[in-house]
Amino acid sequence: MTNKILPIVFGAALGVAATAASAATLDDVKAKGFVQCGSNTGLAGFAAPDDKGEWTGIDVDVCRAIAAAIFDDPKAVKFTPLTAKERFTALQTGEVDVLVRNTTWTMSRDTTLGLNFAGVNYYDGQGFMVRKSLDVTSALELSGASVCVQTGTTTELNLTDYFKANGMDYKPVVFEKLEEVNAAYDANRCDVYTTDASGLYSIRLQLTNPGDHMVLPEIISKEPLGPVVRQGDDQWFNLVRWTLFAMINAEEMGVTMANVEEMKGSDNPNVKRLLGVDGKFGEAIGLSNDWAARIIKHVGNYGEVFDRNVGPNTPLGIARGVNALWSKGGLQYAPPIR
Ligand SMILES: N[C@@H](CCC(=O)N[C@@H](CS)C(=O)NCC(=O)O)C(=O)O
Repeated sequence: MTNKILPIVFGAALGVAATAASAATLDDVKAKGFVQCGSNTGLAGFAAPDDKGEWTGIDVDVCRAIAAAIFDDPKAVKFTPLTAKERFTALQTGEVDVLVRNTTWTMSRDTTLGLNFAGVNYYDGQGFMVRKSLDVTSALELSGASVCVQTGTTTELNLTDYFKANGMDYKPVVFEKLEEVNAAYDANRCDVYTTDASGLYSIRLQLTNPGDHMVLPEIISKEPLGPVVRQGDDQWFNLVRWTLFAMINAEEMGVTMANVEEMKGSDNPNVKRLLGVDGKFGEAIGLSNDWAARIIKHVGNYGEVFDRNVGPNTPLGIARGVNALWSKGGLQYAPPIR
């Protein structure tokens, strides 16, 4: 645990971005018996505790999948709720082992914070929500509007770019905490709410009268959201990255929570490698060879995770869209296990 802090302090003293070059996160995680996962403070569909305090969501399931791969137990996870501003420090200092918190992969985050993005578990883009009574149908009609936004996000930056690029003025109304942004918008302290489109659908459900609000058609940015780890621990990076890839590959091969045991008897060489029947792919990432079978048994494949948390039959009702598999016209694509 402490072995992570020291290199960061020295790194900072040397003027280098946070590094934890020799940190063996997997050893620490195995020793303590759980994964400490940095999560959202509460965004339905992505990461939120239910009435019983159980965390669910598409991000939560990445954390559970990592725990399933390591411990054969999707509950061997503890969640640290983090605001946008707090999240990277929590990962850099070793307070969390992995950050899975609707975090956009950008060049500056990837190259200047001592962190690495392990993949994309949800392709998003930024949008705008307004009261229907405002009577606008396009973001291009928002000149002069007051806009509620959360600090420490790409959202804040894209907002500036978009209004500038379109020669429009706006008044930013900025908060650090999600509840504050939501309350301000709900109380009519701003005309517009902007964040990732998925977030808008989630937040709309929590407003006093969800039906009074609409999401405008413009998507103004690319927000590839994915899990983040510290730089300098390649084993842990590989483990997190291949956990996500295993879920995507499982969907492509038709391996599900329900059929995973039966699929271990499949003749398909791809399925055999995925499920650890052939090869030693788990060993290469410090795990047992049935690591992916454990993930699928406890958490499901990518499509199952999507459908359960944010899909058309959930309150969020999000279509697969660009998050469909590459073979179905979407962007979700995992390199092969071989
Ligand atoms: N994807 C963007 C925005 C992420 C973000 O923090 N969005 C807000 C609004 S949906 C949020 O999740 N807030 C929740 C919180 O502070 O816990 C980023 O990485 O900067």
